[in-house]
Amino acid sequence: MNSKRADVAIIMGSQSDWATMRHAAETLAALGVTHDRKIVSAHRTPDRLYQFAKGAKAAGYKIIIAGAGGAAHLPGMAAALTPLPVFGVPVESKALSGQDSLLSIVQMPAGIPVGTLAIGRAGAVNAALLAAAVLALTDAGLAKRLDGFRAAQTAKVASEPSDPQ
Ligand code: RP5
Repeated sequence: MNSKRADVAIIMGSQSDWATMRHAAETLAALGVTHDRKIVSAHRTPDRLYQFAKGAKAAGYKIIIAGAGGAAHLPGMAAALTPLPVFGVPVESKALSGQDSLLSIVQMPAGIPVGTLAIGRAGAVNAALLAAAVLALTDAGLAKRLDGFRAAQTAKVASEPSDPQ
């Protein structure tokens, strides 16, 4: 979803992160939360990162979801450059299965917070749900849709396991 004044910006360090970060986009879309998606690399496009993060609040964004893998400095650097809340998603890396990404994102120094989620798809989905929950504090319609999401999720859980077909 692309709109002029989206509530959430999903940024990621590389095209290769999209396979993970699209789950955040899909979750936001399912809840009717407007969002933009951008490739912004802390290492390969540092000027783009600076410009994006410095202008993010003025652009109308309320929350940033940032995904990166390996030496995952994107969420922390974005948080250093904007007053907006930043949720970090550690992308599963090939070499260290995302443990490097997780530790790079979670170990922020006191004073510059990044809300760090789980490695991979679960983290991307939950970053979107967390963003939606924050926005729902001042959006009754979204709060209702989030309640519906949870109720539908609960209804899908069988009471007994079934054998594979
Ligand atoms: C990070 O390096 C990106 O976030 C990505 O997860 C990782 C690898 O990037 P590519 O080499 O696949 O572009 O900056």
